[in-house]
Amino acid sequence: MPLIRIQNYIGGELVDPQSNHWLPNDEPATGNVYSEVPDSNEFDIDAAVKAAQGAFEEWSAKSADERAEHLFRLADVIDDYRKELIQLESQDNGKPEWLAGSVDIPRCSKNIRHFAASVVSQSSQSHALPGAINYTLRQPLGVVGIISPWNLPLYLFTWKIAPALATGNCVVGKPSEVTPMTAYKLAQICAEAEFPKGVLNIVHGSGANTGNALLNHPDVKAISFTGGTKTGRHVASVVSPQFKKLSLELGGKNPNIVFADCDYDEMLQTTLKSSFANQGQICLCGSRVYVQNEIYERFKNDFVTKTRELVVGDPRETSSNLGAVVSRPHYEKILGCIELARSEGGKVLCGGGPAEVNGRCDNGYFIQPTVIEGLANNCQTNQQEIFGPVVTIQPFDTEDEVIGFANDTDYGLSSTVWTQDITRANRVAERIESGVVWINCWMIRDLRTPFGGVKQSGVGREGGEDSLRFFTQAKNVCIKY
Ligand code: TXE
Repeated sequence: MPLIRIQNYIGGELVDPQSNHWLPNDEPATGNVYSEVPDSNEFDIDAAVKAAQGAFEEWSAKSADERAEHLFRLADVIDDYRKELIQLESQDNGKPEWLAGSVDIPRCSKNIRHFAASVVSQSSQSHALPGAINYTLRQPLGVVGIISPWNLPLYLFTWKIAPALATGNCVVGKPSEVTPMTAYKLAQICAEAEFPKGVLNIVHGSGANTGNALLNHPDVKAISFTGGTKTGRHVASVVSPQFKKLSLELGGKNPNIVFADCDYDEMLQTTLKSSFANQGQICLCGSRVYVQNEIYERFKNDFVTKTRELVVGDPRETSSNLGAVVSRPHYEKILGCIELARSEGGKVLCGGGPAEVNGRCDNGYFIQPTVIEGLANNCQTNQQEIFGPVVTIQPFDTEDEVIGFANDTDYGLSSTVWTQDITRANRVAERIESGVVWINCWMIRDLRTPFGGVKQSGVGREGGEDSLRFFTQAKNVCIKY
């Protein structure tokens, strides 16, 4: 089969990179290279920024209703291509098709509709004084940069471009070079939806080349980034001295706290998901499971039994609970983390290595869901983000003790608390250092809520008003009368 050659989407046209450099893109389930991604350079980024600048005056002058109309049309065409997007996302990322079909792809048009509707219904502020009135203008920034990761490719790409576009900005987006395929399809969908040319531009490439060029372009007014904390630190070091607005959604090492009085069956079923969904490649996965002493042994036995029943298989099969992890380097990183856990004294209760998946997937990147106990809270395994199907479990005695464990990390993205004692639940929620706390649930998402982390999990919030405020600048106008 000839390799699919992905193109950039600049000024409404699909074009090859001026760099004429291409990166191989493989299918995680088979290890086969099946497409080539532009490794775009500063000239490609500059062409995209210029196209965005050329479109900005007309796009920002439209009313919120007019912009929303274009975005609703785009969402409709995305839904028309639902099946193809599901297949592409699964093939490119390694996640099961059923997961792409139930989570990733439905959320893409939902993201776009949510923010299109938000700007149409958004009210603005005024403040009256005796003899004077203030009103607040929220104006678009201009050309903004979006950099997105590979774990939820189109889901997170649309999560960022939707509010940026709805508030009147024009966008240069750089998807992850590891999972470019659905962003490439989105470009084709934009053409079919007759989305105004130059308003959205998609430039593919590596972080070092394309990403850095976007960070450094003088006419890009803001950067919205989701990715690892290490890269986020670099992004901040480059962007902040340029006084661009910056939003960072970074890594996590999220505690899942289980008190003895929890709804046990609900907790167990949900903990399987929060531990291993998307092969553990969600920044919100609960990778440190703390279980109160009274039920620790019961939980350990049940959790290990259920984990062993999980099927690691071909992402195309509906019977596969887990698919492949996203790339060979990430596969090797995760296996290295498991070996580190063993060297730190961890006891692997199940999993612990590659998973054999035969047939077409013989050479794919499959890892067994792995549960490890017996580690100290401050060991590297319990401190570093693994971002794979690997969780540690650990008993605790008191509320104070487990909050100490939970907060003893550089991260602070999300946390889960299982207890029927609602007073305790709210008390724990108040004391945990994280941006999101789920009580007796996981991944219930209301797009109006602020989403983001504290400490090294990020800076800023996305979602609802927070996204709209990030992509606009407030101007206070005061009139004396
Ligand atoms: O992410 P990177 P990677 C975590 C997870 C993972 C680690 C690294 O622990 O193992 O991050 O994953 C672009 N200038 N998360 O390497 O490098 C890059 O091209 C500008 C958690 O995939 O952060 C991609 O588009 N851009 C995270 C994006 O940054 C640069 C989800 C993310 O890549 C760049 C993914 C540079 N110098 C990984 N270097 C989450 N919070 O959900 C890279 N990029």
